[in-house]
Amino acid sequence: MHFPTRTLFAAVAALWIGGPAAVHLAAESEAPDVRTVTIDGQEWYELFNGENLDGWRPAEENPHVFSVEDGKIVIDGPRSHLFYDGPVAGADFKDFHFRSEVYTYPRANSGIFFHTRWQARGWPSVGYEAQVNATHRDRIKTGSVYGVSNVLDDAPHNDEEWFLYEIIVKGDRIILKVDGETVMDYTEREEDIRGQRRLSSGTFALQAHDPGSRMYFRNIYVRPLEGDTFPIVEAPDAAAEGLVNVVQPNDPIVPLPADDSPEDEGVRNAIDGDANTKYLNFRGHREPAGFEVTIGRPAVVTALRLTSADDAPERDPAGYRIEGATADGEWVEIAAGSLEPFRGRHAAQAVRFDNDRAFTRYRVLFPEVRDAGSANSMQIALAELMAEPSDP
Ligand SMILES: [Ca+2]
Ligand SMILES: [Ca+2]
Repeated sequence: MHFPTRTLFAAVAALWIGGPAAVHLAAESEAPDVRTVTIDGQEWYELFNGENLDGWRPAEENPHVFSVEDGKIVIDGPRSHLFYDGPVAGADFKDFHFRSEVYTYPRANSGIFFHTRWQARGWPSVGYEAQVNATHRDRIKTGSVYGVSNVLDDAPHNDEEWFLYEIIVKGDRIILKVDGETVMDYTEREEDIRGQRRLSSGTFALQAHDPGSRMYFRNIYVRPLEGDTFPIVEAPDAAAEGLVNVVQPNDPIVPLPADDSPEDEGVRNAIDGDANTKYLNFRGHREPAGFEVTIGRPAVVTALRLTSADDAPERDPAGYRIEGATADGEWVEIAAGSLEPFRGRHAAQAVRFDNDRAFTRYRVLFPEVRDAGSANSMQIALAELMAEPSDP
């Protein structure tokens, strides 16, 4: 029983950007419509609309393994992860009750990550995985908080049948249910924490594990445990939704205005797809700093997605300028403007701009930092150049 409700308030209204070529997507698109559904007398927010992957962002590796068919998300293919980045709770959940119906084929391995964060490739390093596995060779079965508190060998469901998977996180406690039965009740212990594999807050991600794993997800909902509602917040990087990063980690890149970084915080960290590494330039608080990159083939870049570093918000970029090189080597400005403060550390935001010219050489420059008075550098975890997806 769906009923369209829930308004969006335009948090985006505050996200204006300057610059002659810059427009924000909010000016061009309608507010997202978040549906809710009542189940057992409680109101749940819909995370998957049953029609397409709006509100979800795949990893950069193997993004084609996710598709939508007959009201369900189909996952079939090699490793990738599909992260919720829609407007419910700003895709940042702390205490919650999550539910999804799941269907596995024999030997499928999947999972639902929570308190996680988008990353370009690899197994998500942030948060926990509620394992999905009935008959994959891995002994860790459905109902496990993967690698932390495991259900070994005997899965609580069968392949080729829909089951209801619920995740409840409250404080330091994680409860996993299968078809209404509690199969895991785990309270986080300090000695179990490994790096960012821990409770904090974050989003959800669905797992594509290996080419032999095929499974479905449908009717994906979440509700708050405290109070009645989640805020509906347009993600600060919503302007880049549907676009893909055209910069590969190994593309030729040169720091600007000069190579002036700590040894392990060089410019390549800005394009490595990893929010946990950062590019720091010791000149960037005094003069425009950034990089010049050459991508594999021409692309029409229409958005810049930035991810803040781990500390020192005074070093965050407060403005941006993007230039492209013409065939005769002349640099032309594509877009420039100011940036809103990041919402936090490792937080993404995107700006969208008008551009219809394709380039292979781009310059990304940050003319100023958030507080040049107290900063000793400019730093950024990721700077992604976004374009319409093209055929592979
Ligand atoms: Ca898994
Ligand atoms: Ca990085």
